[in-house]
Amino acid sequence: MKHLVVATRNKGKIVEINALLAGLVDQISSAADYGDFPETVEDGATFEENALKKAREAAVFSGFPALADDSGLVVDALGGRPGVFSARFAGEGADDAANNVHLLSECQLLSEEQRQAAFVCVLAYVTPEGDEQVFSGTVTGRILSVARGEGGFGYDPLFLVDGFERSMAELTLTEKNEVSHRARAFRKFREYLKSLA
Ligand code: ITT
Repeated sequence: MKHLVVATRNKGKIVEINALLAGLVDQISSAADYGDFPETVEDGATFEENALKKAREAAVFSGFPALADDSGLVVDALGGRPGVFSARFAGEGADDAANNVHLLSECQLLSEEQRQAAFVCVLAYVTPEGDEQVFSGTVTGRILSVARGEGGFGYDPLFLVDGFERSMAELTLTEKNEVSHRARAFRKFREYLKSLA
């Protein structure tokens, strides 16, 4: 594929997505490459609705095929929260540090069993012609009571990945891009693009 617009302003996502798209796309641009990239209002009830909304706006704005990633953390014992509110769990405009403090306090009284959680990623691919595809990926784990690790972004330091003795922030970029929710969704996206060729 020649040119793909990745409809995100999240720097952590961009680093991972660039690596996940290696060899597949000649030119990748993102919101940061445009002065007036649309600021999509993420008011959907699901990751899929928000991902589609972001990708549609980006495809119309840029005239190129667009890929949007809507993702977040789902904790069953918190009724599925923060879910689609993951980016603003601690309030509008909250940063990763504030969201992590909020997650720690919400999980304070949870038992080890209740700390089960999942990261979810939904990718929406939309072309200017109006073709739409959705791909999702999930990884399960446990919410830690103390942050661990310096890598990744967002809630990674508080997420102990199932099958590893390490938090998501203790994995290298290469390791995270093998096991993460995003990696799993991108595997499906790559297969789809290959099937078109
Ligand atoms: P864009 O909409 O511009 O892509 P955003 O950060 O607002 O950026 P989302 O609406 O999809 O993106 O919110 C996702 C939030 O979920 C993000 O801010 C993180 O806090 C969290 N999140 C998503 N993927 C994550 C990951 O791989 N590791 C840790 N936290 C993640």
